[in-house]
Amino acid sequence: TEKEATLAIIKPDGVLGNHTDAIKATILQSGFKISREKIIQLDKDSASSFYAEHSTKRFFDSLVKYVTSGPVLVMVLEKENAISDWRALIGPTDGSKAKITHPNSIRAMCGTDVEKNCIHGSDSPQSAQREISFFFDTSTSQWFALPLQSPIL
Ligand code: DAT
Ligand code: MG
Repeated sequence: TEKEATLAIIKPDGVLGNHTDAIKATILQSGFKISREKIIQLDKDSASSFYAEHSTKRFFDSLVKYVTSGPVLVMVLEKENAISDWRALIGPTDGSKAKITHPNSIRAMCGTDVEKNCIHGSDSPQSAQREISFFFDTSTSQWFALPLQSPIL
């Protein structure tokens, strides 16, 4: 089986709530390698572009406000079956429901509700490819083997 790469984002409530260390420990304990990472502040245009698939939803403006409300930690995670395994580890979208139905998930640990759910994961190979190249230079074929782009926290 081939290694896969997926995109993870610790959203502003996760970063500002000091959940970064616990989330990264869970990521590593679950067998993922963190191959790229950076902390950035999204602006309205970049957040709108990242979440373009949701642009017609009622919650879109609120979502953009939330993800631009503070710094985010963006990471590329690698392992076999990374995309679906990462989705399973973060748990369901609604952080308040995750606490009941998926108590060991990351959204149960640090999510608040259906909007403020503290973490992102790509939902398919297509979105993983789009989202990784949205944040990182993937122009070299061996991009996944490059060292960390920047030291973090
Ligand atoms: P996920 O992040 O689990 O892939 P999604 O792609 O359906 O969920 O939505 C993207 C983000 O938008 C989600 O993480 C939080 C926000 N969101 C989704 N549904 C929402 C809703 N009903 N009300 C408010 N925010 C919502
Ligand atoms: Mg999604």
